[in-house]
Amino acid sequence: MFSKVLVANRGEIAVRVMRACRDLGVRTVAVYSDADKHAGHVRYADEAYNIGPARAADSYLDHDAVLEAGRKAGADAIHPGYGFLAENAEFARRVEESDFAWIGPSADAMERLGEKTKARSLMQAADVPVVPGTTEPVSSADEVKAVAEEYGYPVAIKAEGGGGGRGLKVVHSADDVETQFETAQREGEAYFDNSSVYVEKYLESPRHVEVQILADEHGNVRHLGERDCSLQRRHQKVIEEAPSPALDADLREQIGNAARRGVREAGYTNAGTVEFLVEDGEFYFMEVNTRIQVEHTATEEVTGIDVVKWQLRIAFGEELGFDQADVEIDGHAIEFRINAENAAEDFAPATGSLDTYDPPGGIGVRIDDAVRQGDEIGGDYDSMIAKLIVAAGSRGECLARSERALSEFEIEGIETIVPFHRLMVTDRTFRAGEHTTKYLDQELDRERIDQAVEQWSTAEAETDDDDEPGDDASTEREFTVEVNGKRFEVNLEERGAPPMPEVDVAASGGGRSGAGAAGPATEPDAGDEEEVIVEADGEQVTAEMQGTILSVPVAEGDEIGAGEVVCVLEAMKMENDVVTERGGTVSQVLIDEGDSVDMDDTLVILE
Ligand code: MV4
Repeated sequence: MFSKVLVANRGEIAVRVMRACRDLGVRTVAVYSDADKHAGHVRYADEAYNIGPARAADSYLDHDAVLEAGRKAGADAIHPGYGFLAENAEFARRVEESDFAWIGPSADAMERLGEKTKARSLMQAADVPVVPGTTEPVSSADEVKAVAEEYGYPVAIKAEGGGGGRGLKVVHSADDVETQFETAQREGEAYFDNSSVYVEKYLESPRHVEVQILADEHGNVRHLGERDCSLQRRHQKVIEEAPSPALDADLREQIGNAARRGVREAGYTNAGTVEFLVEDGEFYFMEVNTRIQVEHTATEEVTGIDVVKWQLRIAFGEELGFDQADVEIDGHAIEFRINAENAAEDFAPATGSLDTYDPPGGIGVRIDDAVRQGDEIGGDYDSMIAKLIVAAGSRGECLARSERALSEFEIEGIETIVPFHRLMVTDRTFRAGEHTTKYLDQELDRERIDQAVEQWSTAEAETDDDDEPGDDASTEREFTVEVNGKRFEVNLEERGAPPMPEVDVAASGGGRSGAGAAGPATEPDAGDEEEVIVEADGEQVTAEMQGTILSVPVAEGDEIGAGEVVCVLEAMKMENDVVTERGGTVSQVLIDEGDSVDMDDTLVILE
């Protein structure tokens, strides 16, 4: 086995990979940016190297800096985790050509599967069903129309280099083909440096079902069953589960075998995921993810197989130690992504300090995280701070246990989507397993999300002692008292009063201060609100986060109102509408499609 592995990542996945290393007796090396000096993955690692500034492009994405850290540490292999460099074939090739081993598929296999029409042809050759459409790029709007006439509208125009919803355009009639064709080309060019597009019949209400694969370098390919990731928000998975409630035993076997045939055809090795769309009892290949995924944990919980440990063994040249028939799906698992976001504000990323962090425990509960109480959660990276994975004997038991675990999760100081998850595990459609990929974006009532946040948010600390004298905010104290030997929690609230002196109230009974003991939900602190700089005689619209400009629907001289979109900013794999506060006449547009912007950069100036 390797003796020392460098993990080119951060957060929970870096810790997850290092745990597998420790289980195998392998030493671990972390890399970190200036923003992550005290981060969980740095604390966990045996040694850690600074590789640059907070901006990912200058640190976690810097090929030379990562390789240099590996040399300094004397590492013998590099694991990329997910995101960052994980699907970068150029980096994989550099690692292959170095003295380090690459813990992942070969650069060649990544390239074979990265171009979507190539991947489609390859799957067809392996007798894996693909969505009806083209296996060559299309070069004109007329070609798109010809395909649409053959299969019927709607059709999807997809960027050749695409994935995860970027460069995907749906066309409902011939009138829209021209503009959508051009938009897909432009997005492909901006995102992937590749303006090629192809066409598929668009499925209106599919489920997202994906198969976990392990393949060794001796020709053995196993599948570990499927996951259902249909609950997504703007192409971001929110809850994943294994097995899929949408498959019967026959379809399950077919999809698993199809995935095995596909990756064998691709000459693929290491861990990977074959994604399918499932509709009306049929499944269709969509794409292959050539990395370990966030949701691999759900598969681990129902198979008992440590996927990351196998990634290391496979990369070291070992043979898979089990047959397909040895893989048994036992019970059910659901993964909840604990994102620092406010679900009631369109899932806007939240930042702040983790004043209380007390995750659930007990039977069937797994937490994968890299944070601890007191940590600052900044806006530099992905908003996912932890994953809760719940396992049980059946889906019904798993849902009940999830309700219990989510109610135990106590996080103060920062908003998370725990309240949203508590809504979902009580939601009729989700409980019935009937949700499709449209459910969260198009069908779920926003009111219900707002209510869930109102009811279950624990972000506001119950003690509020930083008020200025004379302001109108409340000062609230929680006391624990005993009356006739029974423990009570009492909240005292004073409005407009000077701050109370710091007093130590000894809690006699111990125990937690339950969320239910909190007062009614109040408005967020001013500090949580969007920062919008409004100049005396105009307005400057700035970027709230680092990202890429997707589109700029305004031009200099345009008259626009309050709340209108000035550009779409792609950040953390989400499309964010950037809107005006007051509106006015656009005097300067400082950005263009495809530009990278940093947090606080000025985008548009209004007068
Ligand atoms: C589709 C589709 C329907 N028909 N392709 C979105 C992400 C990208 N990987 C592919 N996507 C889709 N491709 C055809 N031919 C619907 C989606 C889709 C989707 C897929 C999986 C999970 C969530 C989704 C949400 C919207 C659209």
